[in-house]
Amino acid sequence: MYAQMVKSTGERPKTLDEMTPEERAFQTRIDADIKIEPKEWMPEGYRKTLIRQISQHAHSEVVGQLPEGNWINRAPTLDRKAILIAKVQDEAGHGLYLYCAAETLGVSRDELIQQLLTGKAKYSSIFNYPSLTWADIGAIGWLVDGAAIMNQVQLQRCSYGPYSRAMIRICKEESFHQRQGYDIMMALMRGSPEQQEMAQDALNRWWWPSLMMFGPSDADSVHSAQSMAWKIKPVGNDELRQRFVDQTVPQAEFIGLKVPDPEVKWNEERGHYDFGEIDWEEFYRVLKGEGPCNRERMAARQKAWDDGEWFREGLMAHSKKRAAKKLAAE
Ligand code: BYC
Repeated sequence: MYAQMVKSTGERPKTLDEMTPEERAFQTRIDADIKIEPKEWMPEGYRKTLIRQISQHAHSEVVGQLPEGNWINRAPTLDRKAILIAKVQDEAGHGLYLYCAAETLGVSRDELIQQLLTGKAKYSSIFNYPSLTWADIGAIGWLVDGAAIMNQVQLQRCSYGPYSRAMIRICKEESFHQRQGYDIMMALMRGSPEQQEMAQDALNRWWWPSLMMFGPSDADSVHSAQSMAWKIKPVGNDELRQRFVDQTVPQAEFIGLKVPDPEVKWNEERGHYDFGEIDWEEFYRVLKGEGPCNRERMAARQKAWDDGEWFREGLMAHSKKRAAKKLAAE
């Protein structure tokens, strides 16, 4: 089983001998790559882990609209603006599919949103960094969506049916997002020295936070061992981060950019790029709410929730009226 490959700090997954007959039957299905569907029996921990991960993923998609939304009004051409609007709308759509996938596990969207607004649920650390220049829009598409696809491609194989199916569509859209980001970086690198400098500066600021998107290293990850045993997460954090570095360093070099890590070097023996140590203190600071934009992001989500109150109330009143009319007609 995968779980034996990764040791994490959370509870050790049970061995088959330690499981109840129901749990053993469940694990046997997981090991045989049979998808688990909403109404089927599942261990409570499996359900909770999925709700946590899928809802945090949904929150990330929704909060993730904010750094790019900031540049819609300032996109340099009409084409770039149209592309960026489409991309930001896609992120909203991803959030919605994912909230729906989480709802199949018996939790309401309102509850999930309250968990975000009260700080109980996390969203990806990356969205707590500011988008300062147009080059940041290139860097977000190329690096942030690039890291997201690296993670989400393997999530298409997740053992929970609704999550894995949501990932198939999301991955197709993320590929377009990654290409448009790289295209912005290519255009800047073909431009003036100032534009090239802007692109390099964006890479310098987004590189390390992008590596942090994959989460703590396997040894410090709380959930990896159990999540991998349940195939909620088919691949571990460190392996995905390495795949991302291996894919991205040559892309940077191809357009004349330099990754801001003096330790990045091809290692012939390992068949991978070596890279330097991540500043984990910064990662945990951002998770605690002390990143550059945490407060701003949460204030924006709180405002969206408050501004939507009249609409939610109207929707509920309309649905109650319809139900009453239907009842009267019966
Ligand atoms: N940021 O035990 P671990 C997008 C938390 S958006 C914040 O390894 P796990 C896009 C983790 O939640 C796509 N928190 O956890 C949108 C846990 O805390 P809790 C974003 C992080 O779950 C707009 C604790 O640290 N992608 O593409 O096994 C524009 C211990 O970690 C982070 C997803 O959401 C982090 N970076 O593995 C552009 C992918 N890392 O929950 C683009 C879905 C870790 O116990 N999620 N934590 O309080 C996953 O694949 C997994 O949840 C993770 C973490 C790999 C992120």
